[in-house]
Amino acid sequence: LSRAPQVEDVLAGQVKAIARLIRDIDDQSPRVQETLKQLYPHTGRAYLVGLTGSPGVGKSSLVDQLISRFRRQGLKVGVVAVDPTSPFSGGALLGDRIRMQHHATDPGVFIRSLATRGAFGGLTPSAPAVVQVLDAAGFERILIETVGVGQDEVDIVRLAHTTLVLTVPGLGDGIQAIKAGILEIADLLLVNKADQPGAERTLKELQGMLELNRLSGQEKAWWPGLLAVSARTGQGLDELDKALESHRRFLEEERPDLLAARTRLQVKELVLNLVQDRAKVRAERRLEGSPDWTSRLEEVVARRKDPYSLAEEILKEEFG
Ligand SMILES: Nc1nc2c(ncn2[C@@H]2O[C@H](COP(=O)(O)OP(=O)(O)OP(=O)(O)O)[C@@H](O)[C@H]2O)c(=O)[nH]1
Ligand SMILES: [Mg+2]
Repeated sequence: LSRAPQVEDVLAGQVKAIARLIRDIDDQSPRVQETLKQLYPHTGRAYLVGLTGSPGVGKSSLVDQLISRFRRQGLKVGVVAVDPTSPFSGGALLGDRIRMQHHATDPGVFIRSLATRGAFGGLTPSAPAVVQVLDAAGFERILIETVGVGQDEVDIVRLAHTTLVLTVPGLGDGIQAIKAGILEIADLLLVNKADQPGAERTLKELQGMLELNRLSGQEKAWWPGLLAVSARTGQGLDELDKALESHRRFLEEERPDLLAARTRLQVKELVLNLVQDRAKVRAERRLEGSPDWTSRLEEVVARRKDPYSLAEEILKEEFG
């Protein structure tokens, strides 16, 4: 069996090979496919922690702290920071580098920022593949940072085992966020910047919201923990370690069925995305590739035909 290029080096955890492969993934280079196929059997060992929250709540700063803590436990740590290209936080890429530079020379840490391509600011399509590479390369903890603006909050859950939702005092979005369904995705709710005024109040508001949900009789296997932390002073970080550990143990020891369900969801999502990508490529080739199909598209443009029928015709033609 011939090994695709890079496979051995990535499995051996060689930083250069990992970096090159991730760059190829980001560039959507066609030759990565074979490499990813061969890496896949070596994945599934990493524990994935997602961090989400509005721009500037301190996700990168907390990631930096978590890296140090995991390293002290002797664990190799990978970080995938999905950079928001939103107008609120231009220059985040540089910011991430600065905030995590303590670890730049540590071979047990690999940090990669991915730029968001789409207009939605969420996880890029390449994020799952990058996580796979880090997993196969032997990183035992993988931190995934993404700005929370809706759909991507759901996406990150599909990728992570444990999801941290961050808010800060006085942002006013604590309660809003909860209302918007964040409670559904948070395994741990964090009030970061607890060194700043107003943390107590935000904490109380969130506590009240959690209580209300409990009282409403909602059934939940896991109720999100609530913690005040400061990525700046280190306040609450020992408790955060314990909370992370206890959620991990809950999934691995008490409810392996839930863990299995999450993993299944991740894998399914991956397959669906791949199908979608490939179907799109083939559909586009068809639409642009022959006069017959191009004229059908023109018919839709002219409103003499509808797009639903055309999509069905393509699907039938391509997939029977
Ligand atoms: N006072 C205080 N400031 C903090 C704390 N954590 C982060 N900050 C500051 O908040 C600012 C934003 O921190 P980041 O870690 O870049 O926040 P982020 O959520 O990663 O931001 P984006 O990636 O742009 O969404 C920086 O100036 C940090 O120094 C904290 O616990 N206390
Ligand atoms: Mg950041």
